[in-house]
Amino acid sequence: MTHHDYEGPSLGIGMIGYAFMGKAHSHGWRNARSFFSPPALPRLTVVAGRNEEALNDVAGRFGWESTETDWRAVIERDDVDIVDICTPGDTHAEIAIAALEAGKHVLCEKPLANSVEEAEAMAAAAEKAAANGQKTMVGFTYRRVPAISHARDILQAGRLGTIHHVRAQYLQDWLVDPSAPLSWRLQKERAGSGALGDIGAHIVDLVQFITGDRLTGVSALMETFVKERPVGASASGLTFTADEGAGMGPVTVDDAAIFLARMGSGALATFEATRFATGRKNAIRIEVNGSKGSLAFDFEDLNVLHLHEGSGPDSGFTRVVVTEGEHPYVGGWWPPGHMLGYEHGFTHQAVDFLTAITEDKQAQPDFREGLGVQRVLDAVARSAEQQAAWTPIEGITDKESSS
Ligand code: SOE
Repeated sequence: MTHHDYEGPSLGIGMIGYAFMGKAHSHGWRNARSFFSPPALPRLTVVAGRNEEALNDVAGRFGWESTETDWRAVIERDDVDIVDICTPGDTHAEIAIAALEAGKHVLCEKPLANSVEEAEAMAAAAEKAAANGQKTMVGFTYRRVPAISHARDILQAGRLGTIHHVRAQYLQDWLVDPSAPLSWRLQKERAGSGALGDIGAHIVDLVQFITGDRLTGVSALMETFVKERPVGASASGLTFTADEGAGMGPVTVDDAAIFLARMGSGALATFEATRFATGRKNAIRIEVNGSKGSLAFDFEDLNVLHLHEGSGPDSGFTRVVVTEGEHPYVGGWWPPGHMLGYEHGFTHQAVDFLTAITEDKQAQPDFREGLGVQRVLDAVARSAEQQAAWTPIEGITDKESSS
C-alpha cells in the first residue's frame, strides 16, 4: 500500500505550551488537513514546554516532529512559520512580540494579554509585521462554532431588524468547592484576571462578533467568593491537585464578573461570567432580541440555534439543528445531524488561519480585535473598583464601532 504524500505548500507550526489548550490546538492542526483542504497544509514541526516528560507525551500522542524546552529556540527556527502560543497570559506579550519580530505569523490564546498596555504593544508589533504579510489571530474559537457563525450571518443579513437587547452569560461551576486548589488561573500575576478574562473575554468577543457592533461603556460588579485556597500543583489540563503541606494561598482574581453595557448601535447588553454557577459546566448562553425577531444559543447544546422570526400565533422559537452542509464549516465534516463538539472549533480556527496566511487576507480576530476586547475587560475591572461606576470603553474608533 502506498499513500499520497502532499506536495503543495505547507507551513511549519511551532506551538508553545502543551496542556489543555496545547492539546486542543494539536488536534485542530492535525484535523485541518484531514477534513478540509486549506491552501497550505500545517506541519506539526515543534512543540515547546518546560516539563520534558509531559512534553514528550503530548508530542508523541499528536505526532509533533520535535520538541524544545525553551520557547526562544522555537522562534529562532527557520522551519517554523507560525508560532502558536498556548501558555498562560503572563507570557503572551513577550513571546508574541519576539515571534513577530522574528518574522513569524502568530496565533495567540485568549485573552490576548494581562493588561491593556501589553495588548497595545502586541497590536503595535502586529501592525508593523503586517507590512511584511505576517498575520495574527487571537484564539476566540467559539466564533467558529457553526451555530455561532450562523447567528452572525443571520444578524448581518438584517433578519432580526434593529437590535435592542443582548444577553450574554458564561457559566461554569468548577470553583464552587472551597477546597479546589489555587491554580495559575487564580493568580493575578499569571492570569491577569479571573472569570472576567478567562471566560468573560469570550462572551465580549462573541457579542461583538455576532452583532458586528462594539461595547461603548460598562457598569460592573466583581466578587471573589473564596479568598484563600490550598496551594495547587501538578497541572494536567484543567486538573490541579493540592500540593500537600504547601498550605493556603490568596486568590487574587475574581470568581465572578457581572456587567451592563451600551452598544454603539444603541442596544442594551448584559453580561455574566462566573465560575460559581452550580450545575453549569460550560454554559455560554447568548440571546439577542431585535425588532423583527430573536435568537438564542447555549453551548451546552452547541449544535442548536433557537430562532424566532415573524409574527402570529405560531411564531415562537424554532429549534434549528445547525448541521446542514450549507451551515458554516459543517460541509467539511459529517452528514446532517451527526453532531459536532467542542474540539471542532479548533480545526476551523486552524483552517481559517492557514487560509488567511496563504491568501494574504486579514485573519479574524486579529491582535487589534484582541486589544479591543482587552479594553473592555479593563473598563469592567475599573468600573467594579468604583462600585459599578459608569465607565466608557477607551480607544473605540469609528471604524471599530461600526465594523
Ligand atoms: C477554563 O475556565 C476554560 O478552559 C477557559 O480557559 C476557556 O477559555 C473556556 O472556553 C473553557 O473554560
